[in-house]
Amino acid sequence: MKLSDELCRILQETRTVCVLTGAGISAESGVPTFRGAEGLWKKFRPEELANFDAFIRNPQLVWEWYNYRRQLIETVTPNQGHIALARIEQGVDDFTLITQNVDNLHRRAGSKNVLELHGNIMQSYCIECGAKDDHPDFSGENKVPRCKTCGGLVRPDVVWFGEMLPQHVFEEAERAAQRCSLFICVGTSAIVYPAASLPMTAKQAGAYTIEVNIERTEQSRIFDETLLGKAGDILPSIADSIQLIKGVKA
Ligand code: BJW
Ligand code: ZN
Repeated sequence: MKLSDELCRILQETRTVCVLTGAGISAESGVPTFRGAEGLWKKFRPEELANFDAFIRNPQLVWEWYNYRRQLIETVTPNQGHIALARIEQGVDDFTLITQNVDNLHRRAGSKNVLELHGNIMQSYCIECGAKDDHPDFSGENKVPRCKTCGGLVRPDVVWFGEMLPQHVFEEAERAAQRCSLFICVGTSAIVYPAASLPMTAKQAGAYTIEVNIERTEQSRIFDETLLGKAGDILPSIADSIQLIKGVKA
């Protein structure tokens, strides 16, 4: 993909890069996104399953959704988009990867400085005593795992609607967005807050902001450039440019 002259110039100068990713970056690995017909699991909208009330009403259904996704994620591998972001990290002095994804594919691709805003699907904890339980036992009543310490319900360690994001993680994400000179927003519909506020945070602090998505989003107008296409096609071009300029060996 041919990058604009302006973006090439920015890539030559930039030392500080911040990236925000969403479900779209994992789509090419075979992980479904949340929204759009393809993204729906058994016709449920994410808002109907990803909230605490839904979990209390029907923990079996919500765990069924998470177990379907956990099993899928274990069978997939990082794609060219994930790998390109890990290469960009090697080519700049200060790099922060903020992800809304819970699938761990960035770390598996080699990214180091990763901030998980919405948790991690492979971890879980008891809603009563808070004990961590990363190997929940689904053999009990209704296939819903119970805490080995207190018998409370065990839930996935992810952030649902109406819940606060881990405060220190979001604060670090905001600081990264404020200090970067290039902000790249990849594969997110950018409608879920507070993650969706980060592009504006970066822009107001003076960063050059680009969006990589297969289609325009509600936030496209705030970016300096929207690069339309698959993350796995576009991000390698950006990584190549940075590595060429900085002389990093591929
Ligand atoms: C490609 C591609 C390819 C495809 N290449 N691109 C009214 C106004 C403003 C805010 C609110 C409001 N009412 C409520 C709120 C707050 C709420 C919110 O934002 N709601 C909006 C929906 C309106 N937010 C919250 O509740 C958050 N907490 C909070 O605000 O705390 C304060 C508070 C506390 C108490 C009371 C009130 C406030 C928490 C949000 C948690 C979101 N959790 C989820 C589930 C995580 C766990 C799990 O994975 O199961 O996070 S929901 C789901 O959405 C998940 C995602 O991380 C998140 C974002 O989705 P994402 O990643 O953008 O995916 P998609 O599917 O939407 O988009 C994919 C994109 O990829 C598309 O654009 C494609 O085109 C593109 N694409 N292939 C490039 N190959
Ligand atoms: Zn417990």
